[in-house]
Amino acid sequence: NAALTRRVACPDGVNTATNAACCPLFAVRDDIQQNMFSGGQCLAEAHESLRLVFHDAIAISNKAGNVGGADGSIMVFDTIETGFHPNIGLDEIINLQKPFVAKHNITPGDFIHFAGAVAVSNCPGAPRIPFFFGRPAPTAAAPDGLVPEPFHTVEQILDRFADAGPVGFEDVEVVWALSAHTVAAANDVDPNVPGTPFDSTPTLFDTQFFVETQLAGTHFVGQTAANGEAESAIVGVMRLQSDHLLARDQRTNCEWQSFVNNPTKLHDRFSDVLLKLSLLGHDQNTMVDCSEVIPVPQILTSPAFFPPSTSRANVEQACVGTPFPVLRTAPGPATSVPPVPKPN
Ligand code: HEB
Repeated sequence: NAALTRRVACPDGVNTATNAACCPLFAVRDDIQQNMFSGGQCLAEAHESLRLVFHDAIAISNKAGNVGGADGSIMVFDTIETGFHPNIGLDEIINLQKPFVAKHNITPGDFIHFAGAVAVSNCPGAPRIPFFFGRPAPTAAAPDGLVPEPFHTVEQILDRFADAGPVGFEDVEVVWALSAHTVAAANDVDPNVPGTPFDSTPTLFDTQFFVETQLAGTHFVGQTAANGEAESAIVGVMRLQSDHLLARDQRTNCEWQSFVNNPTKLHDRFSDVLLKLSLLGHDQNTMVDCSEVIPVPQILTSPAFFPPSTSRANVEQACVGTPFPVLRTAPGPATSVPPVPKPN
């Protein structure tokens, strides 16, 4: 009820906030939108900022007493953590982000998780991710071995997520979190083909990732199979082995298929799970809700589709009991999906 919410005028003379503590975030937002995300775009910088959220947050273990998590340790102890194999390539986005952290007097943890929410908002079709403010500076580097790899088994991946934090993540929540691969590409899985996206629409937060990972694979993107790569159905698109297996495993296949052409579910579940990731290691009740600072994403109305020259006949049906949703095939001959441009 807007009438009951008292708003304070921020010292910037432009913005108002429900909590004065959120006021400094407007300037951070405007600066990164202009100078880090090239005018609020959903390109490589945004994708890598979202990946950084995951790799910072997931490095917490119930077995080891739940220290760390979404604390910014990946930036403060970057010389250690970017040396871990699954964190390959994250040095670039960390180096891009560091000057903004220094300039705005914000903790690295708050910055990484704020920038991730802003990054998602730049992708048309995305949900508006809530942001809670108040992470202290990290105290130590995360240990190695906590970030999943594309060559891990489904068992290893589900176990790792279940161990992340006091309550961990359920199998279905792993699927929800992987919606992120709809705005994603690989630079280092096969270094010969950098910027290769995981679906045909890497700048849109749509459900194509869930459609395209279910199609029968026909080829590897490069000359040979890379470690952790599965065969892809679309030229120019890479399929991770982990995504391929999660789309087919009986513990996760029906949840995977349930996102096909279901943007409402995609919104609800992805915002829940990304918020949960961003709070790992913290008590939400001691933090300030600054969600109002996150931009409102552009709405997408176009339905999911089979990529040109593919159809239901190419679906490797995995979910028993629920048929694959009926989709139209995009017109024209098979096309080659171009790489996502790299940050300058
Ligand atoms: Fe991710 C990317 C894996 C989950 C987000 N991934 C990625 C890659 C890989 C992965 C390998 C590529 C890298 C390079 O560059 O090469 N993941 C993975 C795994 C998992 C995952 C294994 C578990 C299953 N992710 C995830 C999550 C998230 C993410 C959960 C969030 C939320 N990723 C991501 C992104 C990206 C990725 C965004 C993109 C980046 C760029 O583009 O750069």
